[in-house]
Formats: sequence, C-alpha cells, structure tokens
Amino acid sequence: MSRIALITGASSGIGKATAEAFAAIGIDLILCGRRQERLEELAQSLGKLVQITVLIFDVRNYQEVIEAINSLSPEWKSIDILVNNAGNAHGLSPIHEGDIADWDAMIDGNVQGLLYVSKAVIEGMIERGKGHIVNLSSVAGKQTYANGAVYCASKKAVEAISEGMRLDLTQYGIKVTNIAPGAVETEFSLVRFKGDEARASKVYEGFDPLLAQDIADAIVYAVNAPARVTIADLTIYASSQSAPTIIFRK
Ligand code: 8X3
Repeated sequence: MSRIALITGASSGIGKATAEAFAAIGIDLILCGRRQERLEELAQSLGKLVQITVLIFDVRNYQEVIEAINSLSPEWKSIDILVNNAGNAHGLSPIHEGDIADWDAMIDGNVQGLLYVSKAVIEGMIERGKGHIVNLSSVAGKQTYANGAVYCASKKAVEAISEGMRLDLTQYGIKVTNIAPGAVETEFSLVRFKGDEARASKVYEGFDPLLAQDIADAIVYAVNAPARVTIADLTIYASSQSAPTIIFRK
C-alpha cells in the first residue's frame, strides 16, 4: 500500500516540485491550494504515476480547511505525510511603514494556516500511531533581517511550532521535520513585491539561486529516512548565500 501525502500550496514553487518528486517515488497525493485550474493541470500530469485528489481551500479559513479534509473518503483521510508548504511574504518594508493587510496575510497564512491544516490532519495520525509532518520555514526563521520583521516573525513562529509539534507528537509515532530554505527562485519575490517583475527578478540576479526541486529533494530525503531516523531540521542556502541577505553576486 503506497503512502499518501497532503501538500498545501501545491500549485507552484516548492509545493509543486514536492508533488512531482513524491509522484516519482510512488506517493499518492492530495494536492491543496486555491488555484483550481493549476492544480487540476498538475493532477492530470501526475495522475499517470500515482493516485491524486485535489482539494480547493484557503488555509486561512478554518471552516474551509475542516470541510475540505472532512470531504475526503476514509482511504484518502489516512494521510501519512503532511507538507505544510503554503505561505508567502507580502511586502518588504520597515516596521513603521508596514501595511496591516500584508501583516495579516503573513500571520494568517504562514502561522494560522499551518496550524489549521495541521489540526485537521494530526488527529488521524495520532489514531493511526504514525505520520510525518514537514513544515516549510525559512532562513528568515533563523535570522531576522531589516524590513522583514513580520515575515521573519511568522517563520520564527513556524520554527517554534515545529519544535512544539515534535515535543508533543513524538510519543504518537509522528515525525516532524522543519525545513528552512534560503533564496529559492519561485513566485516568492513576485508575490512579495506584488507583481513587480523587475524588482522580483533582481533578487535572483548574479548568482545561482536554489531551485524548488532542490528543496523537494531534501523533503524526499526526510520522508524516505528509515523509521528510526527523524530529520528534525534542515537549513538550505544557495551556495553563494551565507545569510538571508548576504549573497555573493557576480
Ligand atoms: C525566503 C527566504 O531570505 O527571502 O523565505 O526570507 S528569504
């Protein structure tokens, strides 16, 4: 019987790359997100390799989360791996110039959303006495940088939640892995800079940024580790990067 993984934010970036990497090793997928068309497209292409189901919901809305998870059949509810990938940065500005809507989006999406989905999935993992939760943090959760206080705070919260989950859930046979990527070239900067392509592409200029696939590879490593092994924490930088905002560019 193959494993089942639920991936949030599966329509693009690290979530999509993880779906592709999981499909390649035979893990059945529950693809979650808000962009139905993209998810259906991904489901169609990966459906040649594994069983797929698609759930459309916003992680920030607890009711939507619960209804979506409850709509799964008993077989699909038996989730082995939860990848809490959904999350974004919104804006990059000094704290006194921060936009309240940006703050809400980051705290609600990156922190509350992760908690809501986890709550909906953990119960079943405890009943089955097994499971693996992979939380996507960031190097921003390790080190705060100027103009990023709220995004960094949201990712520090993810770090704390990963630690807390591990403390509370290890006794039930549930592994918790926290992954902190550095500069990954995805839609991340485009979202942060509200569609400003010129500004977003500058972030990845003059060096080789990480690819979403690099992070997916690390996630595969964590979920394929032997039963006796928990990969607790991985921090992954681009090889030209030594801290969140220190990048050696050509
Ligand atoms: C993304 C990495 O350094 O832009 O989480 O915050 S960083």
